[in-house]
Amino acid sequence: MGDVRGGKTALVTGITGQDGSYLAELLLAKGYRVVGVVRRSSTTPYERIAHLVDRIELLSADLLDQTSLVDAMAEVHPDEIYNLAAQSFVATSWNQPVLTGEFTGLGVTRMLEAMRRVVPKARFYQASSSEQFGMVQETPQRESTPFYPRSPYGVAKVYAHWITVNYRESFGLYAVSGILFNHESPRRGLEFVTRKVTDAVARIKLGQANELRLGNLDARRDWGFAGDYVDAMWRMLQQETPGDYVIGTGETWTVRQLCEEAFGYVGLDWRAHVVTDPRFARPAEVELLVADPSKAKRALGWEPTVRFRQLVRMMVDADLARHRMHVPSPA
Ligand code: NAP
Ligand code: G4F
Repeated sequence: MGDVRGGKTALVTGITGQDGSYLAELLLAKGYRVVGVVRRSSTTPYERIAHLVDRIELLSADLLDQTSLVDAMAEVHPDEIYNLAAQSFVATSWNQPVLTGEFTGLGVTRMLEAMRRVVPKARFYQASSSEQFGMVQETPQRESTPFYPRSPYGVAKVYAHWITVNYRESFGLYAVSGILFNHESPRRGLEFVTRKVTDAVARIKLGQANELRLGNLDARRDWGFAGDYVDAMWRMLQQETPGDYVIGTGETWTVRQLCEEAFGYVGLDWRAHVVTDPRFARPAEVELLVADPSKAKRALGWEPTVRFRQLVRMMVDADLARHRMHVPSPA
């Protein structure tokens, strides 16, 4: 059927998540018909897409349920499929390793099977992760860097990555993986370290809290802005031939530097408030991630527009505004 309005139709799993909300905005701005997959829940987790619900369509399906995915493809007949749904929190993957494997790993095979059977001419984007590099085998990390995952989440994403490559090579599907480094925003879930820090900075600044408990302050991440990264996803699906791309800023910062920047921005000394707590340390750590995004720059014309300091300030400002108005978190 495609798009009744003449443009393309995109099917987006994980539309209620951080990336899903930014991608939906981008696709709507480009004139797409956007259909989001939501799983059944007793509540409606639509905070991030509340401003979009009258412009997108929502459809019920679950990455655990093959039939629901086949039905979704048959009903929507998408031109492009963005598979963003996953159990995406690394720490939880040690507590729920089987469920993480089902959602984040096997769920991708279910999506690819549904696509192969119903819409084999569609284009498929898989949300791969820099966590696949884990104990890094070279620095910076690029498309050819060997994977060495360090968590059940990372292992599930490696499986998902390779099944995507295999469906491309075995069945000739247009299927790509974007190996995205950490990307953040004011819509980031509160459990992730950037948002945990910026939310605490806002509450401490406003006198609503005094302490922030964190795990490993020495871990290094390549943090970018989610709004830039969904643009890279879209660009990957517009290429003549499908391929995989590393997306990141090429800069790396420690969690300690994140604290310095976020607390310092509002005139606070992070050392007076941050307490290290072994409860937030991980059984195995990914110590250092930093991207070499040169292939994406060359082939996609993609570059990050927001750098670390600007990103942290954007997030602190948003959390300050939210706490000043006593608005519940969107995450
Ligand atoms: P997120 O905010 O945690 O969103 C995850 C989404 O997946 C939510 O919409 C969630 O729905 C949905 N979902 C989870 N299990 C599902 C299931 N069984 N069936 C259907 N939907 C399900 O994640 P994000 O930060 O936007 O990341 C998007 C994707 O990129 C994820 O695959 C993540 O692993 C990957 N990734 C993220 C980063 C990053 O730094 N953000 C980097 C690399 C890769 P509910 O609202 O119902 O929970
Ligand atoms: O913010 P994080 O939880 O993100 P992590 O584990 O890097 O994973 C995120 O990025 C991946 C891309 O590389 C995505 F695939 C994945 O879905 C997710 O979006 O932790 C970042 C670092 C870690 O080294 C962690 O040990 O921060 C360290 N950290 C220190 N204290 C903490 C804390 N992380 C969290 N979440 N909470 C802490 O208290």
